Amino acid sequence: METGKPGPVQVVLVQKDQHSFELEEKALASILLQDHIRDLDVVVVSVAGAFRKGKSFFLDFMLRYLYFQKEGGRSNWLGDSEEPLTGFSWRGGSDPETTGIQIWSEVFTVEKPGGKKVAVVLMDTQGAFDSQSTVKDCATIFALSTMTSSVQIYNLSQNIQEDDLQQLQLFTEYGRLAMDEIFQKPFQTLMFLVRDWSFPYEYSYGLQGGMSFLDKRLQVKEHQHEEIQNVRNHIHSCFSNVTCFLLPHPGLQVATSPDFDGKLKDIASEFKEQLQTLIPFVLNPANLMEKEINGSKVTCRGLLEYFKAYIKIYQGEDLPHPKSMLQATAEANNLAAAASAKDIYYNNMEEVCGGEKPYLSPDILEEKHCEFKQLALDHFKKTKKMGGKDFSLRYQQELEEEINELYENFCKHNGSKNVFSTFRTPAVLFTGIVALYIASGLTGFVGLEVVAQLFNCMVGLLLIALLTWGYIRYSGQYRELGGAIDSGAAYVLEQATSHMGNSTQAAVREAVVGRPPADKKAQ
Ligand SMILES: Nc1nc2c(ncn2[C@@H]2O[C@H](COP(=O)(O)OP(=O)(O)OP(=O)(O)O)[C@@H](O)[C@H]2O)c(=O)[nH]1
Ligand SMILES: [Mg+2]
Repeated sequence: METGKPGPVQVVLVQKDQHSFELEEKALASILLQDHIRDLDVVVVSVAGAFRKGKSFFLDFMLRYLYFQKEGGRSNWLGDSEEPLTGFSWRGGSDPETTGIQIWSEVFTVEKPGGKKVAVVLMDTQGAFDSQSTVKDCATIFALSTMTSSVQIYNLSQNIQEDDLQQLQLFTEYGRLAMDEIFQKPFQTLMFLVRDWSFPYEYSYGLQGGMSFLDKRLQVKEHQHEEIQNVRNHIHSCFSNVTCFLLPHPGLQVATSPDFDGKLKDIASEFKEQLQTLIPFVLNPANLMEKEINGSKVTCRGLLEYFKAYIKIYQGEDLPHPKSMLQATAEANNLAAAASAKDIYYNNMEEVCGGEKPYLSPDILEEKHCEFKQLALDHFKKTKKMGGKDFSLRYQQELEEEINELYENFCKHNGSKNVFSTFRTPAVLFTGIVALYIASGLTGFVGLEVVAQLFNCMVGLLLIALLTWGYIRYSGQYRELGGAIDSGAAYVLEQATSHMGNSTQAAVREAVVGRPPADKKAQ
């Protein structure tokens, strides 16, 4: 990524032996917090399902389509028939390839029909049911990708089986619980993608056949176990949009040849034909739903907070209780709202007094601080959040504290731009040198040689201090000594000004009120 070439980035790391999960927060942040996309609403397209079933392979075609769109190409997006397929790492063989969760380092910007720009993130996941992972591991990956994506493509082989639906069942419980609180469907699009569909004579390839096949599969029948009936009932109530696509077999070269490297010429034309319908359908701007949680759209920055919150609940020993997922969602909700409110404050203050902006009077700075703080707090308050008012109050207080800290830094930064403060130390030292020099001249003139010598010594010392200060400022070394000289000068200045202030005040008082009372008495 750092070299500038886009590629897959591991965002959730799995320690297969220890069955533990870790979020690669830095890597994820470097993708999601890029300036041009961080504030855009995000669409996350994820592919999940059993291992070795062509998930990464399929995602690479999506990448081809997105790059083709980005470059404004006109010919066929599927590409050259001799071009090997690259992108997310895929390969033949029986051992699993993808581990954890990976996302493509390049976030695509796509314009929706109304002209709104959204950020599209592609997500690849570890295949489920390999020999090294426990059920909990697989469920975790599936849950994490479902909870962070807006389009979940459930990649299945040949058919929709009962155990495939049982996998989904783990999440329908969360869905129901979440709905109890928020009255909304927790997840968005779910697409059953059935690979190697072998019965086109019953249900034709593509979306239409897929939809009628799905209707049949999701029918609730009396003899089914109650649990399975629940899954069926809940799929529709958990996902706002459920579709199914039947994809034909890609040909024996793809499935069995060890030398196959993804060249189009080796792929069955039926498969390519259906890809030409499927991928533009999934990535059609009108179908790309922005990730929503609790009815609010999530930005790229917000997505980072959700990842952080969700990974925490899966780091324990057991499968998390749905209640804790809800809690984590509420937490992430609030954190995301606070982060964007803080950004509002920061950006506005930067405009006024950041970086190269000239010095601003402290009064105006404070005024601006109050104005932008209010703006940020209003933004935080009006963002929809889960967990209730009391819950979000905690985050609001944290936000206020963080804003105050930022303000202190802005004040310091602004103060350092004040020319007078920059030259305060040399000015004090220089004034001291001149005053002592004159004093030594005068005392020498009246014959007080010893005192004159003493003044001369002090002139010498101040001169050394001035030169040392200059060297420290120039070289940036011995900064502590520099700081000591600065605070010495500041102290002298403070004493002098307070003394002068007192005597000026006394003089003013005398002029206005007359002589002090003691004098009056004497009169
Ligand atoms: N039968 C069949 N094989 C496919 C299909 N698409 C890709 N393949 C082959 O399946 C093998 C695995 O492809 P991958 O994309 O690495 O599969 P995956 O699901 O990402 O695998 P893991 O990352 O291990 O979970 C490759 O040899 C592909 O050529 C398909 O639709 N049907
Ligand atoms: Mg893979």
